[in-house]
Amino acid sequence: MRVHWMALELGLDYEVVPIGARSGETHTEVFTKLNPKQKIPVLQHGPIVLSESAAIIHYMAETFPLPNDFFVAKDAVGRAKLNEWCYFIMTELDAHSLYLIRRHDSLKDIYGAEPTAVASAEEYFKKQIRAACKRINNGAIYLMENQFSIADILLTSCLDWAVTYEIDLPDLMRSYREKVHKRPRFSDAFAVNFPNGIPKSVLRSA
Ligand SMILES: N[C@@H](CCC(=O)N[C@@H](CS)C(=O)NCC(=O)O)C(=O)O
Repeated sequence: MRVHWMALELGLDYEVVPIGARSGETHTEVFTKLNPKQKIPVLQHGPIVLSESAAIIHYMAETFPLPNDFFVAKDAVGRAKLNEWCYFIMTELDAHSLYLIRRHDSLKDIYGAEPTAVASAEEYFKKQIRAACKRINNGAIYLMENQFSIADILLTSCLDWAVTYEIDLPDLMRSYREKVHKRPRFSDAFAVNFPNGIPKSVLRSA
C-alpha cells in the first residue's frame, strides 16, 4: 500500500508484479534472489533492487521529481525531523506494536498465540500514539510543516492498520487520518493494493 501510494502520488508509470505473502511466491528462487528476506514489497528500478517499504518510498522521494505540495527538507535539521517521524513510526508503531499483534494474533497459527504480549503491544501502541499527538499541530493536515511527506504515508498506513485491529485512536489521530484519506491518490492506491477489499488474513482473530 505504501509503495503504490507513493508511486501514484509521484505519477510514476510502473509495472505491478503481484506476489502474495505466505503463498509460496516469496519463496521461489527468482524472488529469493531479489529479496533473500522473502518479503514484499520489493522495488526494481533499473539496476536498483530495494526492499523495506520505508526505504523504498524514501528512495522514490529522493529520486523522482516531487509534486509541489510535497515536503522538501531544506537542511540537516529538516531531514532529521523527517527521519525522526519515520523511524518512530517504523519502530515504535509498526515493528514493536502492530507487527507483533499481526504475528501473534492474526497469524498465530504460524507464529504462535501470545495473548499477553498482544495485549501489551496494543497498550504500547496507544501510549505511543498519544505521545505522537503532542507533536501534531492542531489544525495542521500533515506532519512536516504541514506539507505532505513519506512520514504521512507511513503514519496513515499504521493508523489504518490499527483501525482494522479495532484499536481506538485519539480524536486528533482520527481527524488526521480522515484528512489524509482525502488525497485522491490514497483511494487509487487502495484500489490497486486491495482490489477485493482488505483480506481476511489481515484482520485480528475473533
Ligand atoms: N519491514 C518490512 C515488512 C514487510 C512485510 O512484513 N511484508 C509481509 C507482507 S505485508 C510479507 O512479505 N510477508 C510474507 C511472509 O512473511 O512470508 C517492510 O516494511 O517492508
